[in-house]
Amino acid sequence: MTTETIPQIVYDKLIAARVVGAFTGAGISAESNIPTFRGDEGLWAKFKPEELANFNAFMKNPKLVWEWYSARKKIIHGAQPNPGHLALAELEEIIDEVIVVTQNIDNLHRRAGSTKVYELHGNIERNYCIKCGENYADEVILADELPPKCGKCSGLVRPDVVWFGEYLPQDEFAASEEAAQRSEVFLSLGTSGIVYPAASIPQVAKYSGAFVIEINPETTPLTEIADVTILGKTGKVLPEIVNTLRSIKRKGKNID
Ligand code: BJW
Ligand code: ZN
Repeated sequence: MTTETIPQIVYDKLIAARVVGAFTGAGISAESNIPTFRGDEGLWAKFKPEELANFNAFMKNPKLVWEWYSARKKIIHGAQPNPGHLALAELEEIIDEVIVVTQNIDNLHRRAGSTKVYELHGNIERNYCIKCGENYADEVILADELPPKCGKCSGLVRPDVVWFGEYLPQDEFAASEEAAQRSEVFLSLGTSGIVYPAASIPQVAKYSGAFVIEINPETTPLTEIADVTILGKTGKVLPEIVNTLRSIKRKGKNID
């Protein structure tokens, strides 16, 4: 079912669920003014992903790739969690267990208060030397000229994110699969659902029996497996869901 309003079944399923999983993409951070990757206003409108987000591109032109990451670090550093992130964190007050599986590298779920977050594509706040593995904080590496070099071995320092052709962190991926298998309701929020293997996570949830709810202003390949697709922005739809769930719970308690 594809709809612009929130159908009753969404509330019925959520109120009955003990374990809820949420798979998030760049769209949930769009209302924090962090550009998405694809679409007319996406980051990739100016840069093709294969030009920047892969190791060969980095080795060929580390300065260009670092200028891109440095600009994004600044945007993300200045950004705040939006009502979508906050509502997802508040869901933990209503449901026994909420697990967030994110493709985002912006740390906004944790900053919003979500306590169980698996990051499939790394975290832009971390950096490491490709030669000796030494970790570096942004303040240290962004102080000098780009690209930053390791103080120990002079190797190139890179952001701790997952580029095309690279493996996802295996522990986080395994934990995400396990969470998807255990979820009774699974939310797919603000993702185009085209980058694999991350996009297989909502599918794992679906084939393990979860009721899948997608929230996105546009349909995606994941719409096919979703039980309900709500066409809307997460910053508007998620707070509405959480507020209504709260009042349903309150009414339930009054009756008892
Ligand atoms: C809103 C909204 C609002 C807007 N509210 N919604 C199987 C088949 C085909 C290809 C492959 C495959 N398996 C692997 C591949 C290759 C590749 C891949 O998937 N390619 C496809 C693109 C075809 N995958 C990989 O290479 C992965 N690694 C891998 O497979 O390793 C195994 C291997 C090893 C060695 C050799 C070969 C294989 C790694 C993928 C890494 C992706 N990395 C990036 C960059 C991270 C770092 C950085 O940020 O710089 O991750 S790419 C980029 O895409 C980023 C995102 O996490 C990811 C997903 O994008 P997302 O989040 O969905 O954003 P958008 O912009 O696409 O969509 C935004 C959505 O929001 C839209 O739908 C809007 O409508 C919506 N929206 N406003 C709600 N207010
Ligand atoms: Zn080093």
